[in-house]
Amino acid sequence: MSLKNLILNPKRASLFVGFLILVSCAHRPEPSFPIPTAQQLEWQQLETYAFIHFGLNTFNDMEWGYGNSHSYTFNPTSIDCEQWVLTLKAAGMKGVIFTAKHHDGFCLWPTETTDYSIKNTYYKDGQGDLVRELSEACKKHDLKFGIYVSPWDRHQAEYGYQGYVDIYHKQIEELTSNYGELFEFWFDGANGGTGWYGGADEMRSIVAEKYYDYEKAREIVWSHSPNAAIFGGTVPTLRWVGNEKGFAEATQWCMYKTDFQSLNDEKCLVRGFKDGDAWLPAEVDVSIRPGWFYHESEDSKVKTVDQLMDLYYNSVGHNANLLLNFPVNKEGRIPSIDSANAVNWYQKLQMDFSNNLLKGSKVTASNTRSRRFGPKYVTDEDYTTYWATEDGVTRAELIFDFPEKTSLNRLLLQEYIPLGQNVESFCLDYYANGKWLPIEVDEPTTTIGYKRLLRFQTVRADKLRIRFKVFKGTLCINQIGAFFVEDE
Ligand code: FUL
Repeated sequence: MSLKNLILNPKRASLFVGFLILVSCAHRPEPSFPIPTAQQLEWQQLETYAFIHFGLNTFNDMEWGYGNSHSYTFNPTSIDCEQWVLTLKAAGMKGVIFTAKHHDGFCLWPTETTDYSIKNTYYKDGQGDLVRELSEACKKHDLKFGIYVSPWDRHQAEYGYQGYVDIYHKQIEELTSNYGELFEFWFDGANGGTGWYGGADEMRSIVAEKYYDYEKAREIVWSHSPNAAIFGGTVPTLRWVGNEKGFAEATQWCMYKTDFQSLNDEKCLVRGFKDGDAWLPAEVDVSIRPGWFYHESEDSKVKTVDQLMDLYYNSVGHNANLLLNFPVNKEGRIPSIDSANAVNWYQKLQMDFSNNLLKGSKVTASNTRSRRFGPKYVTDEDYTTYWATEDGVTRAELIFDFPEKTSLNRLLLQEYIPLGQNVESFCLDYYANGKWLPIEVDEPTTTIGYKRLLRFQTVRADKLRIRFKVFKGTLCINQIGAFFVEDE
């Protein structure tokens, strides 16, 4: 069939294009469900972003305000949202989630729903709006913006009754319709208990999964920001990792069960389910200081570069996103020690992963689906290409042959998750002095998912071998990197 023939005959041409699509699709591996939505994939690719906890608690040296601290105690002396944003960007954060209202009920924007807000403070004589200031600084410096608005409200007299649910939904409406596109929305899980509640000063219990009407709340969020990731509630797009210490387990599935009981099971949250029915990847939330809010007494307890590095390997390196909290101080700034440690950590991270030693090696695979899915794609840094095996293959390996003896002590692996998460077990070996030896890793080499990072004692290798021992579906590996970090 000549080109001229095709141009002159549109019917033939469309048949030919159809045939080409069929041939190329026939070679594409079948997805292994569940798989991420486009929004979830985009969210996973963010990897690290920040929390900012700031509010009345900052000025009253509290973590969970009771709901009765006077609004005029909120009195920052030199707030600078651009300083926050520039610090977070220099620390590699891709976005920031702001506590517009914490459990104490104090609102950092001039809401119509309550007087317990920034309107009744000395800040800008009651004309300030911190949600506006931060969202604009984010726009100016190209940082994604997200909102945390606590469902639990220890100030509101109506808390526990329908009146408060209406207030809460109205607050969500104000926050989602006035400040531009949001990348993530947080429904905190801490709910009900003692509080001021308009002076009632008592204990109030609610059944969270029924009380807040989270389905409606999500509808409000998505009517303004259809791509916002949702944390918490009954209809999330991601899951809490079950602790606030900063780690996801090494065995880490993106799949999960979405019944409310599982969503609150700390033991399961930390690792997910191999046979989960929904794609619900983990988010690791942790503070750079012991507390979420600023306390002077914690100035000497800011996490060091080494501690931040451990957090990174235990979150992003375990197939989870890292949500790192920065408490803003009474002046209205991220303290210099926090910012210095975070920026130094990020610079080290960039340096450590700057030179993929596999790029100069020759790679061979025990099995390859077709040329379009060859092993050379695992080092091309392109998330749309990957190495895949033929259907029915149950074990496979890659060997990287270095041009000369090479020192390595870090490994990065990524599955092509748009087609699902499949790998259950793999192992690493290196070839030196004429024989294969195992690379000892002090955590289980089980799952990979979106990203897996491994640290091990330096080996001097002629070759590196990765054996994929157990996987479901078809093996699809997107990226592999080996690195040498001079710190041991
Ligand atoms: C928790 C809250 O109770 C903490 O104060 C903090 O906001 C943390 C991120 O979530 O559930």
